[in-house]
Amino acid sequence: MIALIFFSALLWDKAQAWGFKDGVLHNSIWLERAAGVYHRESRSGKYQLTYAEAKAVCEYEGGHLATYQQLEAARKIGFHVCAAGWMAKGRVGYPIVKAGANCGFGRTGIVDYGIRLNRSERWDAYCYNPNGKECGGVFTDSKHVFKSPGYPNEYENEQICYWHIRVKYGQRIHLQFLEFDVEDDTACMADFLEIYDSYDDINGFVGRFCGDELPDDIISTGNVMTLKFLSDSSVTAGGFQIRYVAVDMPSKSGDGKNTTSQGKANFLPGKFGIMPLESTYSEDA
Ligand SMILES: *[C@@H]1O[C@H](CO)[C@@H](O)[C@H](O)[C@H]1NC(C)=O
Ligand SMILES: *[C@@H]1O[C@H](CO)[C@@H](O)[C@H](O)[C@H]1NC(C)=O
Ligand SMILES: [Ca+2]
Repeated sequence: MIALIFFSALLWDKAQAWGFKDGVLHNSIWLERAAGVYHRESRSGKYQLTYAEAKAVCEYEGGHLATYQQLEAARKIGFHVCAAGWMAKGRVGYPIVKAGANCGFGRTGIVDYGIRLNRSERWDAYCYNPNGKECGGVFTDSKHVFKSPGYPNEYENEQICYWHIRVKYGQRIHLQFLEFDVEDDTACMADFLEIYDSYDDINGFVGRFCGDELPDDIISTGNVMTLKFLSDSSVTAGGFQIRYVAVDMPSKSGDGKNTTSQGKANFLPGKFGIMPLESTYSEDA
């Protein structure tokens, strides 16, 4: 599929706040907000967006496709995503901060597939929205209640929030929804909360939620979870309150990385969810 692959000439070797600690890859997903860049895939999954669709997705959310320079600026503060997406001017690539064997060909930089001649190819999207209202956070406490921005007031339009939860190594995260009210539509196209059983919004998709039905509890398989909330440019709702509590693994066998079986039974597919694929991710572009 890929004819030409260019690498950014610059290797950036200082990746603060990044790396493996306690056996868990710590990325800086929350930092991506600072640069206004975020990763977006189609609601129907990975690598489903043509160039025109990718452009429309970003514009629908009040932004536009990120330029190469904007993606690189985000990468420099820790934005690392292992999925190729459209950028402005029909370019495709993805930002790699931490060199890894199965992502980015062991290099760091923007993995650049160049300007695509065929705009019908399907990839993800990298959007840039400098006016996106940043929110979210990183929680490492053993329990916490977090809320949609502005709660108990309604959340605002064009909100992009990432919550990254990391509890002690060997523990799991038990999420409980206390309040939930997100603009409802038939396919959670407008506003939604997505939950990932992993340290990013690529792996371990658990479910996407909207509407005012209280989702069931969710228990992670490892000690990290990521929640992503997006609202579009019109119609808001009451928002949500979610409590999490760190719980000890039922058995000592789990090493925090082995998501093979334990905990899956607790997963709720979500309103439009699919069962998570295993979190292994390989270069399949
Ligand atoms: C463009 O890409 C699409 C999707 O990969 C493919 O179906 C189509 O045949 C390609 N068109 C050309 C002219 O290569
Ligand atoms: C993960 O779990 C599976 C099934 O329980 C087991 O076969 C495998 O050896 C485990 N892997 C690690 C790295 O612990
Ligand atoms: Ca909305």
